[in-house]
Amino acid sequence: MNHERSHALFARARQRLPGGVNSPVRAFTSVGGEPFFVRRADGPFLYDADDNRYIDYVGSWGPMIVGHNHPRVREAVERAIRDGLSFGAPCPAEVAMAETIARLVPSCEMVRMVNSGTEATLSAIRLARGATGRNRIVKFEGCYHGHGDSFLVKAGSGMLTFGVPTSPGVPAGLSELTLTLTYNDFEGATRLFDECGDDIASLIIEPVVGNANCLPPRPGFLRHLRDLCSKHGALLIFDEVMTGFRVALGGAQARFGITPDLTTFGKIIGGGMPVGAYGGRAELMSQIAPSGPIYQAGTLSGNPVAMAAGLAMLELVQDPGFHDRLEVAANALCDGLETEAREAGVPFTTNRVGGMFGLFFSGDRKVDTYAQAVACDIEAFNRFFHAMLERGVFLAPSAFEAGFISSMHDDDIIDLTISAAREAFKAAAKDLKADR
Ligand code: HOZ
Repeated sequence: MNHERSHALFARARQRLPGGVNSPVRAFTSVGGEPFFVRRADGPFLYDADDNRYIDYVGSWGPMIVGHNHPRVREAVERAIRDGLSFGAPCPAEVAMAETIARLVPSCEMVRMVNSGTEATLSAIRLARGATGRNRIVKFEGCYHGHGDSFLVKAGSGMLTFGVPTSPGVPAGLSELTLTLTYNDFEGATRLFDECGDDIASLIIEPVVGNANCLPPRPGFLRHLRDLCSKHGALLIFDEVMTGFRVALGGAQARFGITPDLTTFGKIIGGGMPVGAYGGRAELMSQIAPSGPIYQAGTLSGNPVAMAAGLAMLELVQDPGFHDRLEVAANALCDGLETEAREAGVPFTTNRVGGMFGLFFSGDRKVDTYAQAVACDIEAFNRFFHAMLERGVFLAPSAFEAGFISSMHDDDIIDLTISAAREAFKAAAKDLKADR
């Protein structure tokens, strides 16, 4: 593949953008090499500046669940922009958006729109602290809730990819208020709540971890957390920025049958535009300004163009059988990859939850803890990533990010991916032998 134009763009980008990018993981730092620059995207494909085509399993890190450039989403945006780009005053589409979210996710009786998942999580935590009068929060090692100060403690995504436990610039006084637990560790959670549960404002969790690869909850784990929070008067926040409208129409809370107190959203609800939201019981949400004293605001929040894109996408995911078809495709992909790896003699396993999946270079039968995820062969993943990229398949450029599938990943696309993997695993097997 020729990457001349991307290479030149990256050289220019590095002069003016830290690391040449506007978000760390996309820089390819952990997998090595240089990122390609995307010129356009359509259906399951990305096309780079050098006209190379890639089957895309990043999907803009989750939002593109109906594929790129879907005509219904694009037309909704085109219609919206004829009437203006931003009003700084209420618009009808934001009412429709709040009503749609409340209908599809019944725990969200009221919703506040914001502009990113990061904004959603940091606002939800402020609400939890304000509503409970407590300061401590609990998160899980490897979970990532955006780059708000309180969350950059043992975080996943780029923090895990680059091996930084916390970030300079986060005041110690603030990070000390963030307690961390091990995902899927029942006893650890019980112990912590026994010790200081009555001081905890909130426990926040990605119900399916998507920022330490993809880790599903063990049966009963989310219920256990729900019970601990209820017992101690702490608010349970599900960060459904990735899982919302993806692992089921009603998100992870519908899939696993657990009702959180607050939920954060992003990605899919913006249809590809920058959007986030948080929601919960009316009694909690009405404590936010202007109906209550807990302050949070945003000039572009509820933006009419973003609302139009998100509403069009939410319309599409309500198609009967949409999520079942997504799950069938994710299973076909992951089963196919496991078969090819086995035949090549490469230790490899996958996780899949609805339209999310994880790839692990591990001999373990199943990986569902942070410790298991970080113990995987990261170098083998990096080699596989590049072998797939050379064959026109784009996986997340980090062993610690989930993969995302869209409704445009049909049988032919999955078959093409598996054929590419057949060769990539053979190459990986040769490397493994050479390493021994
Ligand atoms: N937070 C995203 C990954 N989970 C961002 C990745 C990026 O674009 O760097």
